[in-house]
Parts: sequence; structure tokens; C-alpha cells
Amino acid sequence: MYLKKYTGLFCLLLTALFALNSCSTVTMVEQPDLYQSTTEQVTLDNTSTTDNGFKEAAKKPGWDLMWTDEFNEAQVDTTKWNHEVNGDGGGNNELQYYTKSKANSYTVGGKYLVIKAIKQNYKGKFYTSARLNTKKKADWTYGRFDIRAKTPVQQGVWPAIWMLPTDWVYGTWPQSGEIDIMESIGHQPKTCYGTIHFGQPWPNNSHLGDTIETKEGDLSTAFHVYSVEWEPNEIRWYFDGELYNTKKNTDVSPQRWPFDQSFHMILNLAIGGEWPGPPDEATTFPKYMFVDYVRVYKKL
Ligand SMILES: [Ca+2]
Repeated sequence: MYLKKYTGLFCLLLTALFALNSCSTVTMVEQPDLYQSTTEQVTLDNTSTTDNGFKEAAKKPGWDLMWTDEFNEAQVDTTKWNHEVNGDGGGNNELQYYTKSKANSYTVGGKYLVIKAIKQNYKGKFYTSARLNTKKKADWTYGRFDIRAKTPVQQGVWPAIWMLPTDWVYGTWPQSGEIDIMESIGHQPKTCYGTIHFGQPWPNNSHLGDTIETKEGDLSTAFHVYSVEWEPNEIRWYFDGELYNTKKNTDVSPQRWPFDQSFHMILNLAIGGEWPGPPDEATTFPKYMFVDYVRVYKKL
């Protein structure tokens, strides 16, 4: 009896020590444009930057790595990324104001980009967050795009990894196309969406896509590798290396297949909007979207 009790206590202690050990505290310097405070303590716990989940090798047979951001610099590399700053709602009545503040996007641990959505009133919006793009800094036609990310869940959050046309040569959205490498809406916490948008201007726009569900936990409990292989007349979507969606130029007929021009990458964490709807009382903030890397390959 006593031995059992003692063993139980010992296990408890071990568990507590392990929990303490697996957390790390990071101090960040805030930009003065959004906050009075100059530093912020962020505790990274098991559900955030623990480097769990699927991993892929950087080298892939048949593909040549031509662009990468591993997010191992002390700050977001502005030679690669633009911060979009606005409260436009992304065309979907989203609730966030996107800032360029280090409160909303930063690198951490020499490993990750973090996009952080905060519940706060700011310039008429109820939340702040970040949306980064590579427009005119890195634009591609065709390639393989691998993004390793851990994204938040719960009602009203809408993380997205996607591409828009740089020059809009076939007209306004969605005539020039949109490639959604990954989207998730928080009330479907296991579901990854891969989609193309094309066709006529709203409200006669078209889209085609498919989904895949994570087999363990939800999308926030582990890193996943979201990939698109974009070739002339065909786009394929992969989740942790598993092909789950293929779209060909013949699938969009009689609409134009606009995916033969330069597109750029966008990473953002939207809050609310017409698709997910607003957060509810159970949605906790802040929300974190972690990106380990963006790797772009050219087919050999
Ligand atoms: Ca990294």
C-alpha cells in the first residue's frame, strides 16, 4: 500500500517536472505602434511549438528546391514577406485588423513564424492578426509548395495558406484564379480544405476542391505538411504526403483555367468571416498559427 502511494506521488512529480521542462518562455520586444508595453512573456506549451507531427525531407526526388523560408532568423524576413495592413475583412466580412506589429507576427525559437490573433478593439475591429504575402518578392508559375504548419481550432478561426495571382491578367477575382493550399475553419477541427477558385466575377464565381481529415487529434495538435504540386493543366494537393485532391484544366470547362501565370504565397489567420462565422464564448484567445517552413520546388 505504502509503496503504491509513494510510487504514485513519484509519478506525479515526474509528470510535473516533465510538464515544466516541456514549456519554454520567450521574451519578445513589441513594436510601439500597437501597444504601450515593451515586452511580453509567451509560454509555449505542448500544443504549440512542440515539434511533433509529420516531417518531410527538404530534398525531394524530381524536384529542385528554388526558394525557402525556414523562419530561423530573429525576425520576419521582409526581403521575402510583405505585411498587409488593413481592416478590410478580406472580402468576407472578417473581424480582424491585420497589422505589421510584432505583437501579431514574429519568429520564435530560431525555428518558427508565429501569426498571433489577439482579441482586442483596434481601429474599429474586435481582433488583431497578421497576413503575410510574397507578392513581387517571390512569385511563381508552377512548382511544388510545401508548408509545414500547426494551425489553431475552435469556432470562428480561419487559418489559411494560399496563393493569389500577382498580375490579375485574366481579370478581377476569381477570373485570374486562386489556389488554396490549405484552409481550415475552427468548428471542423480535423478538416483540411484544398480548393481552386476560378470562373466569372462574384456572384457567378466557381470553385472546386476536396478535403481530408487528420487521423489523430485535430489540426492544432501536431504539425502537418500541406503541399501543392502545380503543373501545366493540373494541380495536386497533399496532406502529410498523401494525395487527396487533383484538379485538371478539363475540370473547370467551359470556364478558363487561369493557372498559367505568376502567383504569390499568402499566410494568414483570419477571425470570423462569412464562412466560419464569428467566434463564440468558448473560443479562447490569443490564437497561434505556427509555420515551420515554406519550401518551393521546381520540377526537374
Ligand atoms: Ca523552421
